[in-house]
Amino acid sequence: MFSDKEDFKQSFSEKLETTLGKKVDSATETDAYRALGSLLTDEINKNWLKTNKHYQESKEKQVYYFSMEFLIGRLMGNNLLNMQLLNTVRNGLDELGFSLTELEEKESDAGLGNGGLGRLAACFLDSLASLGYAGHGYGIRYKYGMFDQRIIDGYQVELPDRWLSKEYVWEVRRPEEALEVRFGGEVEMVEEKSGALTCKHTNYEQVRAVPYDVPVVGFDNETVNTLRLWSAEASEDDTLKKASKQSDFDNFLEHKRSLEEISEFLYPDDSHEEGKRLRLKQEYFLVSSGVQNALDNFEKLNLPLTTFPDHAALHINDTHPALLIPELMRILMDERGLGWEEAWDITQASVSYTNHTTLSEALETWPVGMVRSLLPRIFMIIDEINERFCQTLWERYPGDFDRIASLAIIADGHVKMAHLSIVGSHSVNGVAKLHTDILKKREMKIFYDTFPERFNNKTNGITHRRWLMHANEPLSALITESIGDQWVRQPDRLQDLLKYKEDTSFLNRLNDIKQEKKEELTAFIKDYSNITIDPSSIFDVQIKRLHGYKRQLLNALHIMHLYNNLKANPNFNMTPRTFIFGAKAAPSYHFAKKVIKLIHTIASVVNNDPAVRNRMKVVFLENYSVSMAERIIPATNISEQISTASKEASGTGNMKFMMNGAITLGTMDGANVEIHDLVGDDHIYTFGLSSDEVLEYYKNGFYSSRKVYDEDDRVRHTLDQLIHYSPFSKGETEFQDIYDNLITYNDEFFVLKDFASYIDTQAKISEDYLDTRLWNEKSLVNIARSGKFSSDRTIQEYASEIWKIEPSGILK
Ligand code: 26V
Repeated sequence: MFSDKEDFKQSFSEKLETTLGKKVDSATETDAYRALGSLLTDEINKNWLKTNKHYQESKEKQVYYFSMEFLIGRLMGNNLLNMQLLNTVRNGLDELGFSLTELEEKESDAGLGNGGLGRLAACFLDSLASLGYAGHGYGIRYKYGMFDQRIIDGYQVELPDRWLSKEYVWEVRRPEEALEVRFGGEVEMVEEKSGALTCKHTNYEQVRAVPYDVPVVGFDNETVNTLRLWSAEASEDDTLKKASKQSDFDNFLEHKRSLEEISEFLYPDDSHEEGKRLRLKQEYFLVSSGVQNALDNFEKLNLPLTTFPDHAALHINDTHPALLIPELMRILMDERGLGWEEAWDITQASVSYTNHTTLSEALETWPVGMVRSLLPRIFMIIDEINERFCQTLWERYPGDFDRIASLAIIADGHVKMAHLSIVGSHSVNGVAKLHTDILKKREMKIFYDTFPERFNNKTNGITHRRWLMHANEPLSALITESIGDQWVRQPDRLQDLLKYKEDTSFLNRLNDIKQEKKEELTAFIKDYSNITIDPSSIFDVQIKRLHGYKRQLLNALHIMHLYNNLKANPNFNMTPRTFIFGAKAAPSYHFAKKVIKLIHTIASVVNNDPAVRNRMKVVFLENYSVSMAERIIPATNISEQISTASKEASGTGNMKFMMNGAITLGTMDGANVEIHDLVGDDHIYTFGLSSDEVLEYYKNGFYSSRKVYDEDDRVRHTLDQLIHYSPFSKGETEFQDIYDNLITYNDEFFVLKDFASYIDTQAKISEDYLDTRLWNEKSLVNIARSGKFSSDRTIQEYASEIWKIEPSGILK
């Protein structure tokens, strides 16, 4: 590692020359970015080798975190931070005429995920390495990640995300470790002379899984774990060698294309995508490569197979990798010769599962016919798991047909992946207290009654290294200056900040930092969207996927309401506000796309009306991403977490905002409940129906949105503007669907029901914000209480309660 700045400058200049053939003064920013990447990977590789060797020799248990999504974002800044090189490199680059911030911008955002679930996986990898746990990720190297969002005339248009068109400096292709994955064909059970049954699989199609490894660098230690991303390629079979005519060649190309399609794109949906064959192929491709690889690693230890669960934990991030269960069974039985019971014990003891949603449309099921034709052997095993499971249920609940039918893994012609995941694993967890309670008491009640010991809660977390130390350096510096740097390793110590609650000079500095960040964001928005906003206004932010249950519509209707008030009464008392949105809608989600159009329409009315000029502005930031979140969150005053209670399993944005001193405006949903418990009523704004009330309404059907509309003038007036002539509708029918959703279809997400209490709470915020001292105090309490939401805490809980591992990486 470079000993100091001069040493760095020397190595950097040499790198530019030896790898890119450039002198510092003729190098572009992209050259400099590539040289820096290469310089860092040289260093990282040393510890990577050391870590792998250590894991191999110590035979310590390895955790493999299987996830269809890893929403990594950029790695340059994060790796520099974890390697403790930020200042050396920043200063060295400055002296050579480069800005680190500009170089960071040259890296493409690895957007291999949809939202919360994928970003959580990335935070977990950072915590695993930073705490020195042997934990690795298995995922897919999608050629195209989350689509690029363009807004044209207020409408979302999707473009492919060509993130690999720039060289990705962090990955290493390892073709020598490629594996084969089989699809389709026929399966036959053949009786051997010995009487044993063996499985014969013929006529299958074979695809090559090539690993690309990305190092996961721990914070201030020597642990470098691995994120292994699999890419699908055509196998080198003899089809091409035997080709004698043009059509053979064409067929081969067609065949190759169809195989490579498997890792071509990320499904850009976070809930309601229909069961698609290609998605099923992706899921099996991931688990088959991963399980083979994990078993290969284990077999290098030369230990009996029955000890596999002592050396490997296989975690499935939602049900997407649930085929891991039958795949492990298949390999253990068909390729390693174990009997069913032995294989089953090993499988159950090594697999654990996290549930991330109770939305019924997001619970995966696959048509039996599709699974059978695409994965014939896997289907046979699932069928057998189901048979045996139903048999034990029958012994336990004789005659209770209803119960058995609702627990079965295969029912109504579909394989239910959540059921398979629960039955095939030893641990099932939810992602926040409320969510786990809802799973136990409602959504998965019958499973909980059957296997109560399997269910547990692991409240989500976020890495404070990326989301506080890197995203908000001035705030981190103030914290360290005030309470020392122990919070960096023990984020709970952020509580020590509470002693500054009454300290005027501390509170003022906190205020200055927020202001500095708001000014930076103001400049960014001017540059990016050409909108001028007022950095002294309240920055009120909602950034997350666009979904009915997240209720961006409630936020939008409130803005219409405020605008109406200002127009009707120019003296209307309101603290100036800037409403900031960032959100992608699934390409096929019609309603969500209409809400995007509505927000743009509101923005154009509000931002172009001189009558409200200094009072409010609305900004929709196109193509929201991890890097954009890193700019927005430190500058936020109000964090909008306004989902219909019971619907947001946890939320993790809420935690990032809190850690950066924003105040939550939220329903009692997901982890908001735990934020409320930690900060108390005075430091959070809660409103709306409780989850019990919502669930009760769903059960009894007594909610009538029409009644709210009839009885509340504010609701009626605002909604009428969607369909009658108004500055927003301009007499068009554009927003008829939104109106119908709320009135004709009875407002599934209780937007109107919560409207009044949302408006009142927002008014209270307007007032409270004027008391700067009180506001800064709220901000301080949020930062001080946010330590619980470091993903280090979450990972320690997974490690000790689910995976049963201790730190075993190389700690300094
Ligand atoms: C479902 C599907 C369906 C098929 C197409 C692709 C796809 C991708 C993802 C999903 C499930 C999404 C579930 C999810 O993201 N849940 C979120 O998980 C966060 C981390 O635990 C949590 O904070 C959020 O509240 C929860 O909505």
